Amino acid sequence: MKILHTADLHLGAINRKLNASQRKVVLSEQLKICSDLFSYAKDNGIDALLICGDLFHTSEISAKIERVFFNAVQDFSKPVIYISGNHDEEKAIFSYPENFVILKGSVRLDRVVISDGSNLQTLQKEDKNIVVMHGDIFSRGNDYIDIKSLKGDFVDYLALGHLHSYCERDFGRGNAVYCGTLQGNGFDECGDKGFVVLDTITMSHHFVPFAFRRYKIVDVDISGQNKFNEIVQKVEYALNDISTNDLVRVVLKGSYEENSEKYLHLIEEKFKARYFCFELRDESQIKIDFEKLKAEKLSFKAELLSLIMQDDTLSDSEKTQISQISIEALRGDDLSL
Ligand SMILES: [Mn+2]
Repeated sequence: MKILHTADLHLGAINRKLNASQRKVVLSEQLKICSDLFSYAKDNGIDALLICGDLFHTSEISAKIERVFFNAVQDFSKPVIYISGNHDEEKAIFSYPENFVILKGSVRLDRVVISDGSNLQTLQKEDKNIVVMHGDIFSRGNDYIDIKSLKGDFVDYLALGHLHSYCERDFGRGNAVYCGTLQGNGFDECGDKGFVVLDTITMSHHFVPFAFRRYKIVDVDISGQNKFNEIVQKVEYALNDISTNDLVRVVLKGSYEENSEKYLHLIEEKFKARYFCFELRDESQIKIDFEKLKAEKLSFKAELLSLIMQDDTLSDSEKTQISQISIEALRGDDLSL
C-alpha cells in the first residue's frame, strides 16, 4: 500500500508582504496545488492520503476554497484521513465526502492501522502502525509533543504536521517524519517543499518536492567588485540556477570601497522584472582607508570620520555603521539604514 503524507497546506494563508497582484496569484495557485496533489495521488497509485493538521489556515476560509478542496477529495475516492492542527482546530467542517475521514481513535486499512495517538497502548505488534499527530517534537512550547513519553514501541511511522520543512528522526520501530508544507509562505520557509510517500510493504518513505514556487535567500559577496557592472555580474552568477517562478531575496555581503558603484535601486530594478518576487538587502560594509584619510587636509569627511572614531561611547560596529552612513550621505547615495 502507498500512502501520501501531507500537512500544513494552510489553505487561505497569504504572505502579507506580497503586493496585491502577487497575492491574487498565490491564492489561486493554492487551489491549483490542491488539485495537482490529488492528480499526483491518482497517477502514482496512492491508496490513502494523510493530512496531519493545518489543512485550513483559519477557521474562517472562503466557501470556494472548501468547495475546490472537497471536490478534489471526492474525485480521488480513496481514504483521505485528516486530523486538525493548531490553525484549524476550531474549524467546523459540516459537509464533506464519504472518503474524507476525520480521525478519532483509529482506522484499519487491511494490515495497516492508522491512529491519532490517543490509544498507543492498544497497538498490536503484528500490525503496520501509523500514528498521525500535529505538534512540535523538538522544542517545548504550546504545541510540544514529548515523544519520549509516547508508548510508541509498535509504531512504524509517526506522520507529523506543524513544522513546515521535511525532517525526521528515529521513533518506535521506524521514524517520526515531518513532511513539511506544500509551498513556502515567506522567507522563513525557504527551499524545496512537498510531501512524503510511504510504502507500507517495505515501510520505506521518500520526500517528493512539489512546490511550484520556492522562497530563496541568496548571499552575494561583493568584496573586490566596485564597478556597477561587476556587482551586477556577481549577482547574476549567484542567481544562475534559480527559477523565475521563485521568490528571491539577494543579500549583499562583504566589503566595498568608498568609491564603489553600488547602486541598490538599479540592481533591484534590473532583477525585479525577472522573478515573481525579488528583493534586495544590503549587509555589505564600507572599507574606510584611514591612513589615506589622515593625509587629507581640510576635508569635512576626514574631520567627521575622525570624530566618530574618537567617540568612546560607541562600539566598533556602531562606529563602522555611522561612518558608512555618513559617507553615503556625503556622496548622495542610498543610505544603508
Ligand atoms: Mn501547526
